[in-house]
Amino acid sequence: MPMSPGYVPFHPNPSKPQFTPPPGAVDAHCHVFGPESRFPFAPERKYTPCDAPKEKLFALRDFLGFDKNVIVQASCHAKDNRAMVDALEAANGRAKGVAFVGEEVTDDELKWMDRAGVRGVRFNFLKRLVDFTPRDVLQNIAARVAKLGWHIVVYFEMPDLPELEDFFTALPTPVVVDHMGTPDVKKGVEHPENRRFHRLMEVHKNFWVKVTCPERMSLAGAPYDDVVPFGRALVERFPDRVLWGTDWPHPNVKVAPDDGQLVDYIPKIALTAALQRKLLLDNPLRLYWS
Ligand code: 0GY
Repeated sequence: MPMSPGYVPFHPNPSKPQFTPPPGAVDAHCHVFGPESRFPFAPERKYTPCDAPKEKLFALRDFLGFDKNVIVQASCHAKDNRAMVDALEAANGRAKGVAFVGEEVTDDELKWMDRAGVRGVRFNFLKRLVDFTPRDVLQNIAARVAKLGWHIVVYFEMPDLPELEDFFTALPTPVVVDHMGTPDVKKGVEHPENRRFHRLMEVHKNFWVKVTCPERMSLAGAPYDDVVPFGRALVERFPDRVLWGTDWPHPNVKVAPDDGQLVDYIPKIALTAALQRKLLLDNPLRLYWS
């Protein structure tokens, strides 16, 4: 299957970062795609990417100085979690997963994923990526995965937060917000939309946030300095509930980011060794490996 028109493959040879992550560091948001010959993309997908198999992910992990991955099921594979689970099983305990499931998922399938290292499900609210799922269906899934001790990752666009907030705060699990809640960088950190998100994090201690994807939000482009104040504010206000990840292989970006440059963004948002350790080690280990 050819890639979607305009689809940009991942960077072919990222630079070696200057920043050295602490030993044991976790890339807590990345994906695997295919290989399509073994794990075909889902018929209901909204885009067709290039193959981005586990071997390439693990080689990038080692090259960037990381030890572990959290592999998030990508929407191009929809509810067929086999490629993600296959990667977890090949990782020798060095990867955990986040699945995408429907209400038809069986208890045996959930147990299979749990054994492989899945620790959460993702609720994706982006219309360009997935079809709508009714709230009661999501609530039923949440109740079932809560029993396994899993959490829920939510991916939404910040202008939709007011409408989603009551649903999110009623979830019976930890809730992990993707990509800083996708703030609009040109509005600034103090914009009411972003302040509302900070307030949500402040009030609800079961909320976590990924300080990921500056490349998706930046107006200036690499090295993403215009996004730094957003990431830094979250790391400093919520040091024990932030996670970082590459987002490799970067689905649906306009320009393939250099993953080495993304790693060099970390010390700009986490200024001290203590904050870096929480972001890259203590927090993801607590959420995914304990
Ligand atoms: C991301 C972002 C995107 C895609 C997906 O599941 C996905 O297809 O997550 C996106 O296009 O914004 O988190 O990697």
